[in-house]
Amino acid sequence: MSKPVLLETGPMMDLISSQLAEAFTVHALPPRAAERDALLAKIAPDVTAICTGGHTGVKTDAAMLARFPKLKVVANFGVGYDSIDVATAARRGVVVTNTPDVLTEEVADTALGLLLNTVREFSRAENYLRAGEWAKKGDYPLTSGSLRDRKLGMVGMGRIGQAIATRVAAFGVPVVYYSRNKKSDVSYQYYSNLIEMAKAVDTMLVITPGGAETKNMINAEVLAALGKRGILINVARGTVVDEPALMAALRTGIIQAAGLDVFWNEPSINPEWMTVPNVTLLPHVGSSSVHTRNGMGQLTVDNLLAYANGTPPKTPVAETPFKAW
Ligand code: 8YV
Repeated sequence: MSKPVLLETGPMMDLISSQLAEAFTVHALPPRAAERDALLAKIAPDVTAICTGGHTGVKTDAAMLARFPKLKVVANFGVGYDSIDVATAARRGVVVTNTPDVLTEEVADTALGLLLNTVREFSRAENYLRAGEWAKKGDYPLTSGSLRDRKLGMVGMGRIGQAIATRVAAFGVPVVYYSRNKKSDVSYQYYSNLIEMAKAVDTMLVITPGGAETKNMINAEVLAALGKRGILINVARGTVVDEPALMAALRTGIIQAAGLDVFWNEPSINPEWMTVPNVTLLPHVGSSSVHTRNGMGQLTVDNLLAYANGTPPKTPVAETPFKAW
């Protein structure tokens, strides 16, 4: 029997590609548009499985999905699947899978690192030392920021949000949260109104799914409510934050500082970011340790092998529950 045909929408780690090659006939989407179209014209009618990920920059939107009449499964390397049109997939009976849990603690660790770094200016202090300023000019200036007198408002309280909140609470920092619905299993104070929460805290950490519902949710009004001691950390998706509004707020002192691991238009982010001094910038490294990426890679493979072997996928997303292949 011939192997099922699978499309990789961009470069995948070796752990993924090597295992998929054993169970599938694998095609990788080339980077250039003309070559892509030529390949898709040839293989799209036979593709039953897609392996994708936010890092590929390819959107599995309605138009993309429409190209694959026999499609059964889209496996996303990553927990966030805002680049996939799950409503269309659900209508078509296509199962979408993601990689929850295996990255929760790593992303929470990253969030804490970024929060501490932003509040206490560690990157800037290191640059001061490396530039030889310590011996020349004396001690690095005392930071106006400290976690000791802060209160954290979380935007989102899912699995990763809870892992972050546990860490922050252990640091002795009070935590409250905003999300669409109050969580029955957490005891942190809940706000149903984002502006009200922004007014009540001085530090805000965003860990909510991307997509149309949360686009530009952190806007000029929210930043003004956060106030001039305000610190914003985003480890979710760039699209959740209105970037021009944030840039303006940082430049004019509407808030104090920000720490960003995610951006609009990654990896070609707005070059203006490089000129904003009171922001810590990370190149979307939330889950990017070998340990955690191996876990994510294996779960992606397991979900696809489940299709090849006719068994239930390990982690289908809520919108596309598995019924049968
Ligand atoms: C990865 C992420 O960068 O899991 C996610 O949603 O944002 C990150 O862990 C991404 O999955 C790589 O494609």
